[in-house]
Amino acid sequence: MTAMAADARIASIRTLALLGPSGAGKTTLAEALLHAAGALPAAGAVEKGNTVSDHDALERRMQHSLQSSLLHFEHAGLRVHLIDTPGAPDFTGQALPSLEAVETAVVVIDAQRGIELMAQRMLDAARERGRDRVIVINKIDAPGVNLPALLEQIQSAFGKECLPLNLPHQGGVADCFFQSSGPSDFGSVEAAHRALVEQVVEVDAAFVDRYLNDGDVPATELHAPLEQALREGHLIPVLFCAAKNGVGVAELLTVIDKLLPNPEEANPPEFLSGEGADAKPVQVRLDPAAHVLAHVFQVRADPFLGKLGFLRVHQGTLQKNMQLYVGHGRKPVRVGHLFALQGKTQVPLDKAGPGELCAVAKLDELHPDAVLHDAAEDEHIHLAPLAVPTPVHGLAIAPARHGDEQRLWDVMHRLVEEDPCLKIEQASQTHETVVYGLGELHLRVLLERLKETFKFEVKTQPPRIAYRETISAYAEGHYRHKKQSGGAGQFGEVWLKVEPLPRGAGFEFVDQVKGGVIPTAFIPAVEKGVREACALGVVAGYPLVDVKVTVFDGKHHSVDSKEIAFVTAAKKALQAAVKEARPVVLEPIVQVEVLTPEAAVGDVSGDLASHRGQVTGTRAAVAGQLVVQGLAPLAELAAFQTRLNAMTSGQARYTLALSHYDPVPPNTQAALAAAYKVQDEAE
Ligand SMILES: Nc1nc2c(ncn2[C@@H]2O[C@H](COP(=O)(O)OP(=O)(O)O)[C@@H](O)[C@H]2O)c(=O)[nH]1
Ligand SMILES: [Mg+2]
Repeated sequence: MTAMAADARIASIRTLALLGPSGAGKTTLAEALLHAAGALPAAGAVEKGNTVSDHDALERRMQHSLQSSLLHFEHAGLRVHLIDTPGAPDFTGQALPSLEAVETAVVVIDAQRGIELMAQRMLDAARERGRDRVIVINKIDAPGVNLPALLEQIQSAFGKECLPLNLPHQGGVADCFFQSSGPSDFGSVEAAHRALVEQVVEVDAAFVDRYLNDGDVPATELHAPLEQALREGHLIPVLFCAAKNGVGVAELLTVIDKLLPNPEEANPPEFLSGEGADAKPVQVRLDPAAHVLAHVFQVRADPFLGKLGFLRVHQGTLQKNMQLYVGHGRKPVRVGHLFALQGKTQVPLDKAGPGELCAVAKLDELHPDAVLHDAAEDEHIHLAPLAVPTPVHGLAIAPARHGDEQRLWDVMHRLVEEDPCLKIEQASQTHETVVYGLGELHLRVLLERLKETFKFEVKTQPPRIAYRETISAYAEGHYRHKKQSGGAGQFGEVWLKVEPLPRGAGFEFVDQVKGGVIPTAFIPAVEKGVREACALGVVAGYPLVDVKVTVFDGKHHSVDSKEIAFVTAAKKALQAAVKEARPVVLEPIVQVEVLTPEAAVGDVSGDLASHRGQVTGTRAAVAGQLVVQGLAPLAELAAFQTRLNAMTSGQARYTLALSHYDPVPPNTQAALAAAYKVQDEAE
C-alpha cells in the first residue's frame, strides 16, 4: 500500500461514487466538480435539464436521476472518475453496483432535510463493501438550516468517527485538517483539527506515541495513517458545500487530490476464484503489464449502441481492439469500441489501465458482473457477490400486439440486465410474463423506457401470487404402476416417505432401498418422478418445497420394468404421501417500507394491520415524514399504492423486499385448492 510502489499513473487516479437520497444535490455537485475542474465551461442545472449526468430524455422530463452516469475530469495532474447515482429507493439497484467500481463512497446529505433513509443505507452498504466513506453536507446556503445540530445528528446516527474536515465560514468553508486554527461560523477549527489528528493517529501506535510526546503531528506527515483510518472506517470525513453556488467545491477538489485514496491506498477488491465454499481470494495486482482483469459493474441496453458495458479495470491494461474472454466463455471477443463516458458523450480511448473506469460498446456477450480477462486460466475469477434487495413487486406484462411475445421477452431481458433489482420471469403455471422491481415507480420507469426507447407498448395486470406448497407432518405413500397392453408391459412400484424440512431448506432426496428391490439403475427415475411431482405441486398447483423424500421400498419386474414406469409410480406415490402429510400452502411475506407524511402514520399502520400485516418499527426521515417499516403478505398489497394515495393525497411511497414464506389462512388454502381441482379436472 505504499506510495513508493505506485505507478505514477495509478497514484493519480481517484474514483468516487456520489450516493444518497434523491434531491440531496448529487447531480448538481457532479456538475459543479466538472465545472470547477475546467471540464465544463458552465455548470448546468437539474431544473434546466442540461446537466451532464441526467442526460436521458426521461431523466430530463422527471428532473431526477434514474440511472447511474459515468463522468471524469482531469485536475492538478489527477484523473478523477465519478459515478453519479440515482437516490430514490426504487433505484437502489442502479446505485449499489457503483460500490464495486470505486475507492470512495461520497454520501451527500441535504442540509435542509437532514438525515434520510438512503444516506443510512448507502453508508451501510459502503461499509459492508469495504469502501472509504465521506459525508458531504450540501445546500449549506439554504434558508433555515441548522448545521451544528445536523453535525451532531450525523455523529449520533453514524458514529463519532464522522469528523468535520472543514467548517462553514462566511459563505465559504474553512479547512480543519491542514489548518490547526482559524475562524469559522460555528465550532472551532482548532478543536476540529485536534479531533481529526487524534482519530487518525489512533490507527498506528508509533503515531500515538509521537502525538503524546509532541502534542501534535503535522498534517503533512499524516498521509499514511489517514489512508489507513479511511479504509478501516475509523474516520468518515464530513465536508460542507453548496453545490449550486460552487461553495466548498474547490475545497472538495483539494480533498480529492490530497486526502482521498488512489487505488493502491484503499481496500483491494474482493476477487475470488472458484465457487461456494471452495472459493479462494485472489489478490489483484495494480500492474499495467499484468494479465487483464476488468469487471463489468453495469450494462446498458442502448438501441443504437447495442449492449454497453461499464467497466472497472482492476489489473493489466485494456486496449482497443484487444481480444478478451468473458468469464467462462471459450470464444474471445474483440473490444472494438473503448471509451470514457462523460454522461452520454463518448470520449474514445486507446487504452485503460488498472484503477480506471471505462466503457465498451456493441458487445452482446457482456453481462452484469462478468469479468473480462486475457488468460484462459483466469476464467474462474469473479468478484464477491454484491448484496442487493430481492425484488417482489411484480407486474404481469403482455405485448399490446399479438405475436410480439418473443420480441417483448428479448427487449425486456436487455432492460432487466441494467439493474440487479429487476427480474423477469416466465411463470410456468400461468404462462404469464412477470417483471419484478422494488416498487411502483421502479416498474413505471421501466415501462416508460420500454415505450420511449424501444417503442414497445404493453398491457399490464397484477400477477398471480407465487404461492408454494409444503407439508407439516410425516407420511408414507405408495403406488404400483402396471400396464399390460399386448406385448411389452410397464411395471414399477414405489414406497416412499415424506418429512417436513425447516423453512427455506428446499428439497432433499434419500435412497434407502435395500436388497435391490428397485434396481439402482432405476433410482434416478424415481428421483425424477418425485421432482416432477414437486414442481407441479399436489394440493393447489404450486411448487412443493422444504420436504425430504425417502424412497425405502418397491418392486420391479425383470422384463416390464422401465424408466417411465418408475417415474410414474414415484410421482403418484409422492402425491399420495403429501395428501396424508397435512399439506399447507405458503405465501410470500414481504418487508414493507413506507415513506409517509407523519400525519398519516396512524392510517398507514391501520391499513397494514387490517391487511394481515404488522408494523415492526418507524424511523425518522425528512422533516415531517416518517418511514413505517412492517411485514405483510404480498397478496394483500396489490392495490397498496392506490390505498396510500387515498390516505396521503399521493404523498407516500413504498418499497418491498422478500422476507419469508408463511402458511396462508385456512380459507385461502381451501379456495386455492378448489380452484386447482377445477383446473385439474378440466385438463
Ligand atoms: N439551495 C440549494 N439547492 C441546491 C443545491 N444543490 C442542489 N440544489 C437543488 O436541489 C435539487 C436537487 O438537486 P439534484 O442535483 O438533482 O439532486 P440529486 O437527486 O441528489 O442528484 C435541485 O433543485 C437543485 O437545484 C445547493 O447547494 N443549494
Ligand atoms: Mg441526481
